[in-house]
Amino acid sequence: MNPLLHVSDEVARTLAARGPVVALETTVVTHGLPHPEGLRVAAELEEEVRASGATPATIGVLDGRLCVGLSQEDLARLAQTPGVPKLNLSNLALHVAAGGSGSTTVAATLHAAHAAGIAVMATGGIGGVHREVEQTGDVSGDLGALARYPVAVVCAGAKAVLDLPRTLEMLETLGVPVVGFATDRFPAFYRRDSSLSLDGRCDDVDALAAAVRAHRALGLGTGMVVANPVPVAHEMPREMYDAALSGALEDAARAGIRGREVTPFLLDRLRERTSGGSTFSNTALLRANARLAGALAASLAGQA
Ligand code: PSU
Ligand code: MN
Repeated sequence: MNPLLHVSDEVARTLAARGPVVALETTVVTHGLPHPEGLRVAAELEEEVRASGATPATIGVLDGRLCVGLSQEDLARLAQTPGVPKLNLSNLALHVAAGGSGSTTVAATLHAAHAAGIAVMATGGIGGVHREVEQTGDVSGDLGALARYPVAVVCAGAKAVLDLPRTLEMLETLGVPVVGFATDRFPAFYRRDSSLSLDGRCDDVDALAAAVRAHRALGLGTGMVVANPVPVAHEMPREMYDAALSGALEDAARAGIRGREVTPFLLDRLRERTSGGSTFSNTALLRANARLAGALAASLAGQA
């Protein structure tokens, strides 16, 4: 096994017994939610995975080690490190080589999960094609990683701040299936329905597991997006969503934000413009995704 990869005893034991494991990312903990909210939510996500009968493997980089299965103390250290970097596939090796610490995006989490032998991960929303991509060229490394690693990612769609039609087009181009869980429409993160249609729909966990198994058995080699809409009771009201989103995008344009800073900046502006309403929806959808991912992993392991 990769000597730079450190798999916790609990995760290693579960994997050796072919038991269900769900990978969880840490950028949402350090950059996606305000401190200490992120830390609390990270613990809740692990609980949701366990409630579904699977073992959580929270992934991040600590002191130059790519860790699969961080303890609460490790996570607290990561969350409390000021200016902790957000690591994707393009800056992961540099920080590991320097003995640094950082949180992993969906892309870097997919890499570590696959290297450890984990087939399911949960997150809030994947990265994708940014609006104004013609000017900035900004396409999240999450899409390239989804094309590379055969891991099913349970999410509430792509982040709301993105160009959702282009993101879906790009996923199709890359050969990454997008399956709606009990929906025919691509969710819009804080909202249940972006009005964009999906090709695939599964109405229960066993049907979802069958789709994942078929995708793997065909040897397609790509990942898979499982789109799970935010629970109805936690959906953001439409007027609040529309106003906050356009306001946040204007803020980013005015401040000239670029690159890796774009996503955290926009999420921060959304939080302010919705008086915390975005965090309410974000936490609920993260929990729902962790729970569904746990159930999917359990079904795949034949234990559901
Ligand atoms: N979704 C959220 N909050 C986040 C992210 C996603 O609700 O913080 C993070 C994820 O880790 C995702 C990353 O992989 O943002 C994508 O960043 P970028 O667009 O820079 O690739
Ligand atoms: Mn980007």
